[in-house]
Amino acid sequence: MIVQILAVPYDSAHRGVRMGAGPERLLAAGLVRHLEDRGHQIHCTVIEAPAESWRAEIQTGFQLMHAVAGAVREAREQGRFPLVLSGNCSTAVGTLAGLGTRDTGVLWFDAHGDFNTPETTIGGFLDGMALATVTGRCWTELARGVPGFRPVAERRVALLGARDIDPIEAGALARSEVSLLPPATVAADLPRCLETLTHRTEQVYLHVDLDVLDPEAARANAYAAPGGLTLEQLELAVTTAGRAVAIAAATISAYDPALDPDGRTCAAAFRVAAALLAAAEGAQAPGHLRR
Ligand SMILES: [Mn+2]
Repeated sequence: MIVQILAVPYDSAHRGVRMGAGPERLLAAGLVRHLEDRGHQIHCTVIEAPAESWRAEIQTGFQLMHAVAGAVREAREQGRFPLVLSGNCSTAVGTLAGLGTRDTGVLWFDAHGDFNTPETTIGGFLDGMALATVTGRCWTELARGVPGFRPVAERRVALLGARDIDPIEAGALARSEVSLLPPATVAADLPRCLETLTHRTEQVYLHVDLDVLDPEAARANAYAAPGGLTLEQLELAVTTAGRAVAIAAATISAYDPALDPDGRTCAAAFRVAAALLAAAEGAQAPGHLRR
């Protein structure tokens, strides 16, 4: 398939450090070649924050979402599948904006809920609010400024593999219509979850925060929490998703190479990327069963 990689090498407005180093590390390690070897045609663009602007986590974060939205829209117009490699999860707002959220659901793989708001966060990290922003719970004015963004209805969102959720955040998730599948239930419950989703949406955005993986299998970043998915479980879940629903775009985020001295997480990211593209391609095939 023809793929547009969009690398967003930022973490909390800082370029190329911590998880912001992840996208370019994956590229330097040969991700493009790895995907070309699997039959894909790969184009690659690096998204930058405006050169002249002051760096501030919230402002810069939304500037990046803005740029991602435009690049995703352009990729789709050119018939390319957008694959975002991002330091932070919050670029999802831009990716969804570029897709058009009216008929798009969300499959969000993450160790965390990313469902805090400025009122509930205890960490103060914008990324812990990424899914809440996607669903319109917070940062509503800034999100409205991202071209094409509309909040995604929570009934069209599934949070998969999450197990490290703040107390108030957990209450908000429980009261929401977001489907929460903890790691132990992903394999058994994903098919039914997808079945429900296909009645509610035409296509999905597939988001993989690499910290959904168990740190024993592949440590993604400093926030990684025990009890996550194995690489094989994640690959299978992605494949299962592709069989059930059209995947319109995907993200691989939150890889901090500094915590991956032996390259195990890098190798895992390669496999996830290959599984993602195969799943997205399968879903595009004519005659494929989907609603
Ligand atoms: Mn995340």
